[in-house]
Amino acid sequence: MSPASLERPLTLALSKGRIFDETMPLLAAAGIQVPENPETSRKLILPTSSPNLQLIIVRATDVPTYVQYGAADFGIAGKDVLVEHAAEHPGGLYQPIDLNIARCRLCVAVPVGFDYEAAVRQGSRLRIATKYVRAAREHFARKGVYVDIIKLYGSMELAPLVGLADAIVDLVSTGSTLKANKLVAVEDIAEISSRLIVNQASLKTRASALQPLIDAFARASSQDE
Ligand code: PRT
Ligand code: MG
Repeated sequence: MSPASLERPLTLALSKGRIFDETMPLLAAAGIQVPENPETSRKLILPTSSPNLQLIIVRATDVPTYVQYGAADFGIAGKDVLVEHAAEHPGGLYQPIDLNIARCRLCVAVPVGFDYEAAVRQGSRLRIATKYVRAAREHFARKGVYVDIIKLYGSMELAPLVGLADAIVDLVSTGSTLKANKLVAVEDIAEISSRLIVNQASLKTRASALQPLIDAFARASSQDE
């Protein structure tokens, strides 16, 4: 029954970098500005021009956790992150829209000169380095390829260069990181973009504040298609 102005502000969880940068135009379309930049500010809670909305800045992989536990009402995360999160924490996150931002592809990549098709045909067991364990495991299971998955937390491109793995499963956008490390993408696993995710309790109890923002994001993201 309390008026909206007395309620705590809605909290949107974002990671800094490309997701923050590509979310700013969506917020602007909803009439909201963010005066501080997380690259230069050390604050982890950022106010916005709306007294009803604040941002929290967390690691990309932590966004679903903050939203699932209700520490943030909603958040923005890549499909790559959501697939891995769902493997460990099934259910609990409502995904109303694909925002079509931070787009890239999840790919299999190998050193230039490595004959991936021949290795697959011959039924060789492949060592795959990746941060995307679940997506990689499912991909190779579907293909019927035996793999040993080696979990890494970053710089996957290094693994085949130093003999840790035969191939990697990683995100590719421009392709320049692969090229710089003499790797080549040999297979696409999935198209990736970032999604709005909403805490299920917030969706019910704070619908009147949330729904206009969800609608504004949906309108703004479908305009760029
Ligand atoms: O970087 P950090 O370790 O802090 O965290 P993060 O990598 O989880 O976050 P961030 O901000 O880098 O990525 C957030 C989200 O952006 C990811 O979850 C993806 O959904 C999406 N995204 C889009 C990307 C890329 N494009 C991308 N190119 N995430 C990572 N990359 C990396 C990729 O892993 C590779 O190392 O960029 C490199 C390749 O880029 P190109 O342009 O050289 O092909
Ligand atoms: Mg990164």
